[in-house]
Amino acid sequence: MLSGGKLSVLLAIAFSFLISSPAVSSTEVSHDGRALVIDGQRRVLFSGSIHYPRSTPEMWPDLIERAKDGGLDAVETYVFWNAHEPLRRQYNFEGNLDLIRFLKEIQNAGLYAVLRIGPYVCAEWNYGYFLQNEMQNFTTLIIDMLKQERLLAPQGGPIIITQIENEYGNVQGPYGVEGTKYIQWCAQLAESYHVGVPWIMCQQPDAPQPMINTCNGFYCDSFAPNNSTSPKMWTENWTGWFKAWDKPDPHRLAEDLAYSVARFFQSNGTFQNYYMYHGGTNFGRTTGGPYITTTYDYDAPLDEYGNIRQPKWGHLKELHLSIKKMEKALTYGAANTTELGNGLSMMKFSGNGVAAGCFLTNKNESVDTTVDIEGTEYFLPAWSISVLPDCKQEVYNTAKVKTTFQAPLGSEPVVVDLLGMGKGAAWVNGQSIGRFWPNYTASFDGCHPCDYRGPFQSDSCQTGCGEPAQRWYHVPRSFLKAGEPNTLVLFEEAGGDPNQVNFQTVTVGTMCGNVTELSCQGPHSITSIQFASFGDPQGACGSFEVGSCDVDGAFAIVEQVYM
Ligand SMILES: *[C@@H]1O[C@H](CO)[C@@H](O)[C@H](O)[C@H]1NC(C)=O
Ligand SMILES: *[C@@H]1O[C@H](CO)[C@@H](O)[C@H](O)[C@H]1NC(C)=O
Ligand SMILES: *[C@@H]1O[C@H](CO)[C@@H](O)[C@H](O)[C@H]1NC(C)=O
Ligand SMILES: *[C@@H]1O[C@H](CO)[C@@H](O)[C@H](O)[C@H]1NC(C)=O
Ligand SMILES: *[C@@H]1O[C@H](CO)[C@@H](O)[C@H](O)[C@H]1NC(C)=O
Ligand SMILES: *[C@@H]1O[C@H](CO)[C@@H](O)[C@H](O)[C@H]1NC(C)=O
Ligand SMILES: *[C@@H]1O[C@H](CO)[C@@H](O)[C@H](O)[C@H]1NC(C)=O
Ligand SMILES: *[C@@H]1O[C@H](CO)[C@@H](O)[C@H](O)[C@H]1NC(C)=O
Ligand SMILES: CC(=O)N[C@H]1CO[C@H](CO)[C@@H](O)[C@@H]1O
Repeated sequence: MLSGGKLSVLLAIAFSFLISSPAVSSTEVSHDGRALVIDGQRRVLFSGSIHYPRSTPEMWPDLIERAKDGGLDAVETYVFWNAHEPLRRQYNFEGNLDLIRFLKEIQNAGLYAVLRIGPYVCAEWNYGYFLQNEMQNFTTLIIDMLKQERLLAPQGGPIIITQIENEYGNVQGPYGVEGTKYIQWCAQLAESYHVGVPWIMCQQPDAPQPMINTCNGFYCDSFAPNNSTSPKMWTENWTGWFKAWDKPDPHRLAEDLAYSVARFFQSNGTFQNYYMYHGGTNFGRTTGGPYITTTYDYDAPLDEYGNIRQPKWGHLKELHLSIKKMEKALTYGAANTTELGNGLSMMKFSGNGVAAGCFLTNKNESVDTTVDIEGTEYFLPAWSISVLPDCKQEVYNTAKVKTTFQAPLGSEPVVVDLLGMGKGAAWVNGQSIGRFWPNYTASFDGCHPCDYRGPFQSDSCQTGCGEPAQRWYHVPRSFLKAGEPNTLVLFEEAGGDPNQVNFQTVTVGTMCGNVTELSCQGPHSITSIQFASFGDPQGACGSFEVGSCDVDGAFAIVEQVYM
């Protein structure tokens, strides 16, 4: 224990030195079969996707800071080729396409960057296509820019991982031997750049060495890389799901997301990336198929506007802290599973001179259990994992959600309510805020009470059946001018009525008040009634108690009216 403590202090010093003097320090990144190795140490790393074109440069520092506060080590993004090269050899790296500025913001926050150059992206983005010779030209341009700005880890920059191609394995089959040749060509191209950090290929089971093949999915615990010298890495853990014009609003519950992450680390995983950590907005005509809305909120830990989404953000933060406590055990210890029957198991990482760390897993989808380990009883809800960094005390369980609502930081985000409009596109002061289609309502079926237990599907947890798929549209603060008139231009294709259009600010949280005063603003609705009483309830907001002249059924009446 003591030596472990000393080690982490030393690492912290080395790390802050790195941030404060990026020009003189360089970070060595390699890997072995267990983990990424950074400056000689195997690491457990949490990363999250934030796509720079889906927010604004003014929003980036806050988004990245909230990702860091949420316990992430790295921010991941794709490089959006068709946005950067809209016409052959005519490039755009301005505004929210300023990739270099985005990477420098990540560096300023003291985080690592994972850059999926592709340049093919899927990402529900309009036009991600490519031609092989053009791909080489663009990829070379990007690598040259990174090197010139000294953004690669060996140069003192934040980038610790680079990706070539993207999910090509999903479409490779029909191309037969040509597909295999293409992937080999991609690997050779990547290697020829000598970037000095590991290359990954996701969803590419035949990735040629030294490319590391990685997993994308809702769960990746049963994934194994195709070579024993590659660590087990998860590049896309889907935190929610994208929204479509004709579908209800999909959600992924925090308990199940945390369970999938814990399950990945308890089965030898050491690098994990949330797709998305912040989804954002598809400005302009960037929203792609299948039938994707302008909002790319994704039910991510940071919502479309950059607010912290609770309880997801806080629940994951606690998970990251608890797993980090056993980083040494997970990367240097040997794994030993003990099956306890009925879907219960204990995974212990120990030996090699590191303090032991444990996970207790209940894979059973419906039965909660209490298990006795060496005289201590642990309560394990169905479909949950407990983290025991010292193999004795449970510091976290994926199904036990605490972390209270926090008021959003900073000034409130702005949305425009386009109910009444049909279908078209909108601009604020000349800046596109995307396409709109509030007249399109989601299907009426598919909404039912959500249950985190059991394998998650993209339609497991949906809201908003029968309602407009998207009514509120994000207007970043930086698009607005303070103290002067702002112009909204609406291009309407289906004869909508602009009379009801209005701008609102967005806040999230719990509110208390007399029944006649309660109403929600913006894209928020009352989702639950926690307390209601008639007469003179005692206490304060958040801790009210029934007073002396309450009537039976007050709660039920209020619930009936509002829910
Ligand atoms: C891309 O192709 C152009 C010719 O069309 C060439 O001038 C340029 O050097 C190439 N760029 C890179 C980075 O290979
Ligand atoms: C990994 O992929 C390479 C390249 O296709 C292949 O030669 C190798 O056999 C694969 N390894 C495993 C363990 O599947
Ligand atoms: C695994 O990777 C090592 C190192 O790159 C290589 O020497 C070996 O041939 C690979 N094994 C397989 C089965 O692909
Ligand atoms: C984890 O690694 C150990 C070897 O340390 C191996 O026995 C075990 O099967 C692995 N578990 C999974 C789920 O890959
Ligand atoms: C694994 O754990 C079991 C149960 O605690 C123990 O009996 C066994 O000796 C352990 N195996 C190893 C290789 O440490
Ligand atoms: C869950 O527990 C129940 C009751 O003990 C058992 O019947 C069922 O098979 C278990 N399911 C799994 C997936 O282990
Ligand atoms: C909305 O859709 C309905 C049904 O398709 C149609 O009758 C109506 O005209 C549309 N309204 C607008 C504003 O587009
Ligand atoms: C409800 O109204 C009463 C009477 O105006 C006031 O004293 C009380 O503070 C209000 N309660 C809340 C929670 O706003
Ligand atoms: C690559 C991968 O793991 N995909 C999985 C994503 O999650 C869905 C739903 O659980 C699975 O069906 C996929 O196999």
